[in-house]
Amino acid sequence: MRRSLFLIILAVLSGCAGRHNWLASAGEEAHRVEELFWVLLVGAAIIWTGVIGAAVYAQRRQIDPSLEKQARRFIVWGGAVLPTVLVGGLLIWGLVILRDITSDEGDLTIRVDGERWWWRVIYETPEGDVVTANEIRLPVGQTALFRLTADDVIHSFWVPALGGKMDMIPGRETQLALTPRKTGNWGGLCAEFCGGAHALMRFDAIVMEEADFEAWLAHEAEPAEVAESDPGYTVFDEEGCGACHTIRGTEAEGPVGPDLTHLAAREKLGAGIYEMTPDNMARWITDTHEMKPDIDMPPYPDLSGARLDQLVAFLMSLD
Ligand code: HEC
Ligand SMILES: [Cu+2]
Repeated sequence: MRRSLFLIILAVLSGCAGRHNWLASAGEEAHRVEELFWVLLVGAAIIWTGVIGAAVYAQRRQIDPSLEKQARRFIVWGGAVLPTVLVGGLLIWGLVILRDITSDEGDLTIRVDGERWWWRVIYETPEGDVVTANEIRLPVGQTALFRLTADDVIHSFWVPALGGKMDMIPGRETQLALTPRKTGNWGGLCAEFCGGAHALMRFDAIVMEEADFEAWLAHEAEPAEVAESDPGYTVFDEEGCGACHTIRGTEAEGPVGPDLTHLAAREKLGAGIYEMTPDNMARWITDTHEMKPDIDMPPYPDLSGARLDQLVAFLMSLD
């Protein structure tokens, strides 16, 4: 009994470690929610101690009947006025935070579309939209305004270390502002059950110095450099991958799956779940549903040998 309790507590506490830890905030918005959390926690502890103390005191002591008036006043002030003021104040504080993190102003705008089970990411720039997927990069110290929607079912966009979360609803647009304060790779995830591969619907949220971010975005805006004669591209073309995937600069313009133009520049494969390595890439193509169950990409178990190698080498060259 005691041992299993210990194990359960350990399992729950293990959720407090790692990059999904919102108690180790790396952004302005998460920091403000964290502050409110600690005030609530410590405040609740103080009030609880006070209330229990008063109850114990009342039980132990003979109360002088002549003090009834004072007792009544204590109940009115301590039991009605104080909670109303405190809870009202906390409500206002919470609403102010909510107003700020859902504000519609930002230094840059990023549209994110929740799909089953990946993320379509579109940077709005003066030169036009830059489309990518499954990885979000942000400049440190700037407010990114996220405009969120969903393609099929409700998802929820959450980068615990930076702030959030916010529902993504089909046919509606929600907004969330995030202002990262620390560089690093802060993970994000879908926080609303959305079907089969929900638990594997993640992404990297990488906060960079502003100059590095600008260089990355400029590169992302470029089409892929693909030689027409690339044997891997030929395989890609013959297998019909381009019906679902876009590689800008080629004839592949499919709108169904993630944009692959700069696939290999992402740190992870499959919406934040595997390292971007040739081995994982090959398995992704042949054992697709073992790698990520239920997804809308068909497996290609017949691809092997030189053709598979060529396809993988081609995909890994898309940086
Ligand atoms: C029927 C549409 C469809 C076809 C055909 C298809 N895919 Fe996909 N692909 C998807 C979808 C949808 C996803 C996103 C799956 C997820 O993560 O939930 C995906 C994901 C991927 C990813 C991971 C992208 C990332 O950001 O990590 C790669 C790589 C990929 N596909 C390569 C291929 C290749 C190579 C082929 C052809 C051999 C192919 N796909 C054929 C729909 C398709
Ligand atoms: Cu989900």
